[in-house]
Amino acid sequence: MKPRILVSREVFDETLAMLGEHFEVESNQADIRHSTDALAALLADKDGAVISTSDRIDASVLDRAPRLRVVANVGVGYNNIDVPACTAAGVMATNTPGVLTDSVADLTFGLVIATCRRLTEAEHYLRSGEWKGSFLKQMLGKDVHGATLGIVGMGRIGQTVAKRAIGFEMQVLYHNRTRLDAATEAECRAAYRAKDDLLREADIVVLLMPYTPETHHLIGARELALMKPSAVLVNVARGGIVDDAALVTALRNGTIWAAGLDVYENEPRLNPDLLTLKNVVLSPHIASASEPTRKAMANTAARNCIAALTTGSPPNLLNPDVKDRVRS
Ligand code: 8YV
Repeated sequence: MKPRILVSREVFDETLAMLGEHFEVESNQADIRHSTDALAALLADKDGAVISTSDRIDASVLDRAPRLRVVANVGVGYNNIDVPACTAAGVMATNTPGVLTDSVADLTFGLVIATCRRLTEAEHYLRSGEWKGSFLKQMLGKDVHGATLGIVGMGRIGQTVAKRAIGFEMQVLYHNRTRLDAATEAECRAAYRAKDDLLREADIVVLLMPYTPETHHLIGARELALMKPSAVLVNVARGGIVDDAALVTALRNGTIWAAGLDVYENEPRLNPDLLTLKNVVLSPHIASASEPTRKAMANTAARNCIAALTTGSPPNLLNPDVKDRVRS
């Protein structure tokens, strides 16, 4: 009998076809968002799961899924998975690094430009019929080219954003838990700064680090106050890294000039005050959402799931220490 797996949210037909060659698949092409209890019930008789970043996998779910051997996240960020709990339960956990790096770097620049040049505000102005013709001081924004870009979180995506910034002739500063080696710094043309110094010096700050207990509210009232009143903050990493209530206050008071956000605390229920502000550009967690990239993400997760249940060695294993205790 083929192993049974759950695909928790809608995926591409080619992804389902790939999985169907190896497994009996229960899919969710209606794309219903499952509660944690509903997810646990669906996993009760499954050997594996291809899950979304909106699915929470913790000990309470794992306890109710005695056959489960792998959870394959469609996403690089995996704060939705309690990895130590997976290891303790003998469940492999995987993610999809690499395949979304360029698309996320592209959207980072999209938000940087849209925020600095007030693109969404300008479009609303035009659509509302207010535009009576071009004039000199209309919709004045900030230049992206030549600005100082501060990247907080210098992993794959941060480094790719730094390389994109070379084309905009930007000065790049970065902060990371561990400083990069000199060769990588040179390749990215990026200079290391302590976090507070980066916040003080940058014209544009972009956040590209994972969400962990250590990065919760990494940017709050204190950090926003360190930034220049002319500065722009862009978050494409995870909701919760920025204290959204503090950000609203900073945007209202002119503590910083503007923000571009793709992610929110408690999304999809974002802080309603954000919707009242003109100096914020908002997108609905779409940084990786190009068609080729989303296909690559889903297919990478499928391959991780297949490898986990056939060879026991998935390529993007997050908890290698699970190896000698995977459930049989
Ligand atoms: C989501 C993401 O996974 O990869 C990540 O960490 O946040 C996104 O790419 C995407 O929304 C798919 O659900």
